[in-house]
Amino acid sequence: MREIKKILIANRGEIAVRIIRACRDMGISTVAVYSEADSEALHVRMADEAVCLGPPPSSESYLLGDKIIEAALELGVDAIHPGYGFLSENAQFVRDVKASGISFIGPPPEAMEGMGGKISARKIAIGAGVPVVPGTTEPLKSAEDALQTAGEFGFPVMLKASAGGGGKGMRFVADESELKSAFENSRSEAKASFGDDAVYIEKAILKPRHIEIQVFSDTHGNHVHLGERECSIQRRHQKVIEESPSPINDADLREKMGREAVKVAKAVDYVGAGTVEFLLSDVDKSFYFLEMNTRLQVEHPVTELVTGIDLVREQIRVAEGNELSFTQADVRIRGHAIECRVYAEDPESGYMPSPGKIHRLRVPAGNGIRDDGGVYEGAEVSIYYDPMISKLCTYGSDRDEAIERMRRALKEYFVGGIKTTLPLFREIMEDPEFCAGRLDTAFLEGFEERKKKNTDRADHEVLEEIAVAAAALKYARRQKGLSSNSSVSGPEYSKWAFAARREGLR
Ligand code: MV4
Repeated sequence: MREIKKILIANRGEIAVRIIRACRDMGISTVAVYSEADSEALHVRMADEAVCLGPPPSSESYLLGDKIIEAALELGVDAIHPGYGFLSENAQFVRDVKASGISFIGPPPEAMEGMGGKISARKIAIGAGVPVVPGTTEPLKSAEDALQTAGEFGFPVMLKASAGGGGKGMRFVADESELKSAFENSRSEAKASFGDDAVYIEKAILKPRHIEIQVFSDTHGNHVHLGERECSIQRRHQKVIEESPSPINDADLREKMGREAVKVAKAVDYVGAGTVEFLLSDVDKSFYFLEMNTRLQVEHPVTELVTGIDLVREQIRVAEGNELSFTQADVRIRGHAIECRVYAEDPESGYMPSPGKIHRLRVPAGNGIRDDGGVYEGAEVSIYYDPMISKLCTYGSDRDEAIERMRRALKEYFVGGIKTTLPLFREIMEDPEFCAGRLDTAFLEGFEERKKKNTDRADHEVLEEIAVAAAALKYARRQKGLSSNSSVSGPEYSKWAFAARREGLR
């Protein structure tokens, strides 16, 4: 047991702010770190102390583990919270932090390493008796090996890089003819991206839902789950909207998935907050372990809203050596929460980043609304980092109420000076498929298509109006014996338009 009085947050943006707030709640003092691009950032302003790490690129600032540990030692911090991204899943960093006598707020390095590679994670899950997607547990040796293995499982298959993330090295292979080149491509992409060319095969699950279970463990061997998050709405493997509970999960499926997730956590002697990802088949509700994320996730607030548990506070308590403040029986899922990730990107031009100064900012508030932001009016969105500016969450007694509140919040939200993804969310909240909870990993493509169809129909209607107007004008001129460039007055035009329509003229 070791009381934590001072925490260094090895991160930036909204998650640094989120962690500073939890520290404030707990009476813990805070140290921010920042790059030269972030000297005016919100997290720096909010922390009790702040240390500059170096130039803007992450590799020269937020990824400098040694420099961060040095600052932590100098300022006498008890623990380091890594947030998500950057050093949060770097086992060597965890070892270095611990070796310096500082606590790391996160899992042991062995758990990180076990779950770090997809092949290793699959082996652990299989060993724990958890269902995994049918496939191999060794890297493919050659294209011939791939062909033979794919034949055993049956097409379509997925090729995946063991070191992969963000869909890198992943290939969908519909049939035999595509396999050889897909294998070569996957392998060279994996090598180039991760310096590791290990690629394996899984049977492809068609239009799966992406559902993840929040787990929590302490150093006393207690492991619990906090229900699921539905994360099927993604764009190029970046989550866009998340919610809890999933619109299709019932208490029975939640218990089943939760039990499997807890088995995975136990198998790696997990400590702290973690997430076990599953693919769920819509066809028969079968589900398969995909991977485990050994960090606090971006979308953790939706779980906080439906469970009433402060996950960051709990992380800190666990790092102090306390037992979990709740048991599995205490966990109740109540109501419904939705999160929209608001990005400084332009949905109108292929989601290009839209950095710059935020000239005006009005953040929504009121009943059932929570906005976790990392910016303020007058702040700059930098080109150097992830351009997420806030996570807008709403809570309601059921999904419909959470959607209604999200519509209200999105109407209130105003960001001036840069482009954001707010207009996209305003449209999705009106989409009949979204509102019906019919979600899968192909949702956004379907949404774009529905939108295009609607636009096409609108265009068609506009063209028809123009055709009728032109015909009316021609008819009017002919009837009145006027020249082809003479104009017709408004009221008179209506009359002729009516007549032209009646006579079926175009
Ligand atoms: C799959 C799959 C279908 N079958 N694996 C994408 C990211 C990576 N974490 C796992 N991914 C997938 N793995 C099998 N065997 C479909 C996807 C997938 C996906 C998964 C979750 C959310 C969005 C997705 C979009 C496309 C593909």
